[in-house]
This record gives sequence, structure tokens and C-alpha cells, in this order.
Amino acid sequence: MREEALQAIQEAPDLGTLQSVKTRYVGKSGLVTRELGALGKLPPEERKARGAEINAVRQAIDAALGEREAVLKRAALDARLASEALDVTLPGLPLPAGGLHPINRVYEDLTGIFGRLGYAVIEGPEVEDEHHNFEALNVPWYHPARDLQDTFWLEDGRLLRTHTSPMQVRYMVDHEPPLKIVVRGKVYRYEATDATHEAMFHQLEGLVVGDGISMADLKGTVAEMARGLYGPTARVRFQPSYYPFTEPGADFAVWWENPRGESKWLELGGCGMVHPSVFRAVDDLREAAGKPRVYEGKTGFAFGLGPERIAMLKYGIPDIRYFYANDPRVLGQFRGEL
Ligand code: FA5
Repeated sequence: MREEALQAIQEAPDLGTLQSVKTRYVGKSGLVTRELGALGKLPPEERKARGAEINAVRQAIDAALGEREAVLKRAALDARLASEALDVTLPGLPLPAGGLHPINRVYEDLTGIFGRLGYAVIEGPEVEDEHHNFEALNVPWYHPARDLQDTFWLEDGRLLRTHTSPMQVRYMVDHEPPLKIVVRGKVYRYEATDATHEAMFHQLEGLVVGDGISMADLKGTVAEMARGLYGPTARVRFQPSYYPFTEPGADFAVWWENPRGESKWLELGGCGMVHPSVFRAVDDLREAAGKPRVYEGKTGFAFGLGPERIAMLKYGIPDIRYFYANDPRVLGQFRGEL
């Protein structure tokens, strides 16, 4: 039995087999254990010699089991280490990298410029109420200017904001002058789309309010923005225009040219001095909220522009709809660039 057991131990190929060999010989009802149990049935004079004999066998088996177990454990560990080894010299796998959407890159440029000029950068709700989007901005329901911004109405009477200007009102209701903010975010208009018009697009709104703010400040600020975008020789042009929430109002354009010699006036947005009716509407809302009226006698300017126009020229994108079609051939060109 001894030789047979030792051979089985030596030949056990893995720890599982070794365990069953162990059970077979020295387990609770193993062969050796049973022999030991049977000692009691032997006549006393044989018992001692037989006991010593079996114990020697058991010791030999235990020792062999211990050795074989150590060897097998070592082998199992070696195998695991070999299979889990990392070759740190292998070149890495390319990971799919995202990138900033071109509109966000233009926003980064713009908010960088205004951030350096000390403006706070804020956002606001895309679902608006009629009062903030129109009424408080001096556009009552019968005003023809409502036709200029065809509106997506929601079932509960609210709407998708048609411009970022309602944030002028919200911010002034919550803050006292002086203040300087730019608002970034999406706006929506119920419009037929074409190469330069989308039903969802973006705006950057600016608002500065204080004492003695003038049209000269507005022009200087827009010129500074243009220099920030297009360098120190950038030129801006203002043309009289009409917005119910400004008086006077203007449209502004920036002279754009690229190294290939292409150039044009880029109509960027609208601007003007904040209309006194807007300050009045803000003070009314403040009063209703238990806050002091603080906007009477203040002056300020505001502007709103479309970053899509800037991005189309900057990146040579011929159709605004490419920005939002989620075509990887377009957006993939901006991958990995931050
Ligand atoms: C406004 O939305 C005013 N709230 C801007 C403003 C703010 C004026 C503060 C005065 C004071 P307008 O509708 O012109 O104005 O839009 C402003 C800019 O948004 C446009 O110059 C253009 O760049 C962009 N824009 C307008 N409609 C679209 C459209 N459908 N698709 C893409 N860009 C558009």
C-alpha cells in the first residue's frame, strides 16, 4: 500500500488529483485510517508492532503529500504568472478619443475673451415662459416682432426660448447693478432650415449695466471681441437696426479674411442700449419678489450673436446643418483636439 500510495502521489498532475489521493489513503475513511481503526481487533501482542508499521506508512504518505503539494502549488503559481504577464514594451492600443464640438470651441474662444474682460459666464433655462422671452423684453403679444422669431410652443403654454435675451431679465431680477455677463446656450425657432439657418442654434448674449454706460462702451466691447477672434487689425461695422428691447439698436458685422484671400463682412448679431422698458419690467418683477427697485436711471448695453456663423467660416463648414447631423465624417475632423 505504501508504494502504491507514494506512486499515486508522485504522479498526481494537479492539486485536485492530489487531494483525492489524500482522501483515498489518509482521509476520514481512507485506507490507512481504516487500518489504524482495525488495530483494536488485533490480539494485544501484535497490536504494537502493527501500529508502528502503519504509523510509519502514514508518516511517509504525509511527507510525500506535503512535498508534492508544494511542487504543484509552485507550478500553478508559475502558470498563472506566465498567463497574466504584461509585456510593458508592447505599443498601446489606440483609444477612441472624443473632441470638442466646433461650436463649443468657438464658445471657448468667446468666453475666454469675455472672461479676460471680467464678464461672468452663465447659462439659463431652454424652456421659458412668455413673460421672460417676450413681454419683459418689450414684445407684447400683439407686437409684430413676434413674427420675426417664430416660436415652438409647449403644451403647458411655455415655449422653447427663441433667443438668450430672457436671461438678461432673469439675471437682473436676481442681481443688482453694476454687472457684466455673457450667456451661452441653445435657442430654438420654428423656421425652415437652409445652409445658414437651423431650427436649433446657439447664441452668445452679452449684458453690461451700470452708471453712465454708453454706446461707445458697446462699440469698444464688440471691437475688442473682434480683435480677440481675428487679431489686432480686425474691423467691425455697425448698422442701425431695430430690436424692441434696445434703443437705439444696431446690427454688427466683423471683417473676416483668411490666408487664401477670401474675405467678407460677417453679419454676427444684434446689439443696442437696453431699453428703459426692460429695466422697468425687471424692477416690476423684483418688486413682486419683494426686492428693491434698483434699475431706474441705470444704463446698459446688450448684444446677441450666433457662434455658428463664426464656426462655419473658421472651419470652412459650408452648411450649418452639418453641425447637428451627427455625421462622424464631419465631427471626426475635430476628434482629439481640445
Ligand atoms: C436676437 O435674437 C436678439 N436677441 C439679439 C440681441 C440681443 C439684439 C441683445 C440686441 C440686444 P436675431 O434674431 O437677429 O437677434 O439673432 C441674433 C443672431 O443669431 C443672428 O445674427 C444670427 O447670427 C443668429 N441666428 C438667428 N437666427 C438663426 C438661425 N435660424 N440659424 C442660425 N443662426 C441664427
